[in-house]
Amino acid sequence: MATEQSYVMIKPDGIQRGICGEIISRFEKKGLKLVAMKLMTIPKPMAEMHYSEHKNKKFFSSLISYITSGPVIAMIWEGDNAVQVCRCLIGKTNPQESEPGTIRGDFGMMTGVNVIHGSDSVESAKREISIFFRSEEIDTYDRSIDKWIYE
Ligand code: IDP
Ligand code: MG
Repeated sequence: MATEQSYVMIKPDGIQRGICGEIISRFEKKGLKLVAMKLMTIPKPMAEMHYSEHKNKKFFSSLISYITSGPVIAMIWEGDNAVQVCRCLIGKTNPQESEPGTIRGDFGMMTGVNVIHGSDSVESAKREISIFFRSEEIDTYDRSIDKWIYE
């Protein structure tokens, strides 16, 4: 087993549309473990840090406006191969190209309003988690159900 943590964030459109419960339940049902969660409106400098890899792209300023336009739900989901598993649940960046059954495939229409973020690598996850959470905000606990999820 390669236990990893992924940074996952329901974006402002997900909150405004009232689909957070449905989205969160997909990660729960998959078998991932929630180890941190908070509602927050991201300050602009924090948003710029989170999306720094895109700072030279032409969509950068609209991306920063979008992600700071209202509250997000910031989460850390833990499990075996969690980074890739979360990306799989989320779907492709462009919701129109995302498979039905994925979150973006089921809930989105536009790349610039694509409902949810998930880390793209273990390294990115570590960086993003350190931006959004202090270590004392991240919980550690056992789940008795894990023996029915992992072989
Ligand atoms: P990802 O979220 O699937 O990892 P990235 O390429 O890392 O996709 O882009 C980060 C975010 O920037 C996307 O989720 C989306 O909100 C936004 N974005 C990416 N490409 C475009 C674009 O061409 N137009 C508008 N927004 C974009
Ligand atoms: Mg990305």
